[in-house]
Amino acid sequence: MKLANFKSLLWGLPVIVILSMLMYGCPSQQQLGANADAAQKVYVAPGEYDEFYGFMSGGYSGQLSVYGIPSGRHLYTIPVFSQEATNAYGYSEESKPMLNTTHGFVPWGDSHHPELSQTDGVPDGRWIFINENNTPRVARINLSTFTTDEIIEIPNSAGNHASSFVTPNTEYVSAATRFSIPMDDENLNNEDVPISEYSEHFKGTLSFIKVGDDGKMGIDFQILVPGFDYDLSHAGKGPSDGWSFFTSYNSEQAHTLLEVNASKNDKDFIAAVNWRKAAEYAAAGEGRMVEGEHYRNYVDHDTHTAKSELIEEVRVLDPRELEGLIYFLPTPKSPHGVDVDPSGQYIVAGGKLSTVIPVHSFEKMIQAIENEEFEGEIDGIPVLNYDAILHGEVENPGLGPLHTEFDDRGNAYTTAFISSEIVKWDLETTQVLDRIQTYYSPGHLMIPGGDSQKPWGKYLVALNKITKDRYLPTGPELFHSAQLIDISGEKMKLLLDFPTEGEPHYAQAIPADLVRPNQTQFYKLEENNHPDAVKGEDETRVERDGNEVHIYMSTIRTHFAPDNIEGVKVGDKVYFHITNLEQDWDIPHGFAVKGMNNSELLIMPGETRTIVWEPKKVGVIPFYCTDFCSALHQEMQGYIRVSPEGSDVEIAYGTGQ
Ligand SMILES: [Cu+2]
Repeated sequence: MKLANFKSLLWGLPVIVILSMLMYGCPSQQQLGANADAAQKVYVAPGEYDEFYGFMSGGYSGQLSVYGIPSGRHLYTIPVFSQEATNAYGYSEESKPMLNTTHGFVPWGDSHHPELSQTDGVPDGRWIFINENNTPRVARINLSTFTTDEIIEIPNSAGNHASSFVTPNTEYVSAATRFSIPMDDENLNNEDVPISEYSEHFKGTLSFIKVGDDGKMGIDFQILVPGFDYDLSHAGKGPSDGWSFFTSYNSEQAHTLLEVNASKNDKDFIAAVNWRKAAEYAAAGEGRMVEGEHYRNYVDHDTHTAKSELIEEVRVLDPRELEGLIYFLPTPKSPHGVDVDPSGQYIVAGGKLSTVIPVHSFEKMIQAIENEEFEGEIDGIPVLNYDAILHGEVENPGLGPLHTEFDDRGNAYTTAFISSEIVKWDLETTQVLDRIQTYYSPGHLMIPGGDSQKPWGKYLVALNKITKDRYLPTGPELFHSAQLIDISGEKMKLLLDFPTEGEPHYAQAIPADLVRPNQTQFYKLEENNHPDAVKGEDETRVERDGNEVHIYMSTIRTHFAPDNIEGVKVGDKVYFHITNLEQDWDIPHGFAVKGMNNSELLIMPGETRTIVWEPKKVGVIPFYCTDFCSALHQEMQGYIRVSPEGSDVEIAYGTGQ
């Protein structure tokens, strides 16, 4: 082709685009949007309830957001890993211990993957777990109160991405180090070594957190693995129950510019862990205990107060010493998501640089292990033969396949990040059946129950990373977006867009009927064993103890007792211990002091919360209720007098004089 012709072709391209736009118009509402009956399908009339609770991770907000599905209405945000001024989570004395770590108090976290507890492979509505990706932790949230009940830190780990995924009877929550780090041979302590010595010193760990019947979490064991990056996980089910699968990338063991250097190998690995066998090894005292300080923070329900315990050791299993723990399944190419279908037969990987979606067969995997069809071994872990374990490859799955969920009719749905679409395909034949555009760049997707043994396969939610041109703009930062898609028919249909908080990574949903009847409406005052509680106004008082002043205060519609307090001095440390005496649903009271270097308090009925104030200025300072509690809410206020340091004003208090 002559250069001139080539140039004219180049110039011609935009002309063709413009011409076709003139002919066909800009993308119509029809193309960008939903079908005509979509509004009816997502409309939840005033006073009616959504069919599902949807739980979406808040990503860098550190929290977990709750949405109604199909309406897309934001119902609530549960504080988990970040301080939340709305209700003093991480600010009040009772909740601060929840954010304790071996690095001290960490006020922020990066929440990623929520996962509902399961019984017999079906979400049961007891708890939802969520991981923290930055300072490795896993939280358990109680779905009767929608509050965080427990957070456990994970030692010998750096970053915690491949969690929190539960086994079919919530025996374990699995986790894995996202970043491998140098570990000494003796105690796996992080070492001061040159980063260039990555391949000699760096290792990873996979962690299994045992969950008791009461929800109590404890790290049962960790498995030492090669120094790759461990990305996502899912538990086996049905025939594959007893196994968990973890994706890894960077089998190249690169330590710089991973976008190039970790993209060289044609295949990385899924680590298939026989957790039942590992649990037997652990119970028999195999492996070894190593140093591994980590905090377990939990709410003592008797006192409504969080407590921290430091655990000093952890059991580590080494695949070089213990046979049959773990196998590597070669998987193209830089796999991200790994998802096990409801039958438990198929293990689907999303190779983000792969042109196909590999589907491994669990049955073939077991056969290959029995027949020792190994391609090699890495650090004591046999590498299985790819062809021996493959059920099939999905051709033309879209560009950048990441995550797959399933309906209850044998179909799989995979997000394609680069080509911005969801691709529906048949699990048995691996044939593509349908595809739908998303707007834009979906990461995870979620079908209620879609990673369990019982998908409620009616809706699919695409969790999109980019929202350009979908909503009224909000400056440089555009919120992330969910798209609700009807998957009840043969063709997928877009129903609704709704913006989400932070960056929702993964999500879960459960029929509302499995959660709503169990809601706690208020805390019983007679069961409140908080040491600083008052059970009635006659118990309210103010006491000085050196430079500490303890104010035992009550709230009830619509006054504080006491509401006039004197004798506090600059330099004092003032503890407001406030008990909400209400015994009725949805009557919280709030509490805020002018200039307090802390948050407000929000106190649920029957609860006691404490907040600390260090007054720095002389004067009479107002405080008030922040939660509109009755017609006379505005009158719910008081004063605290602050005298100079060394003044002889005595402690005095009262209400109603
Ligand atoms: Cu009030």
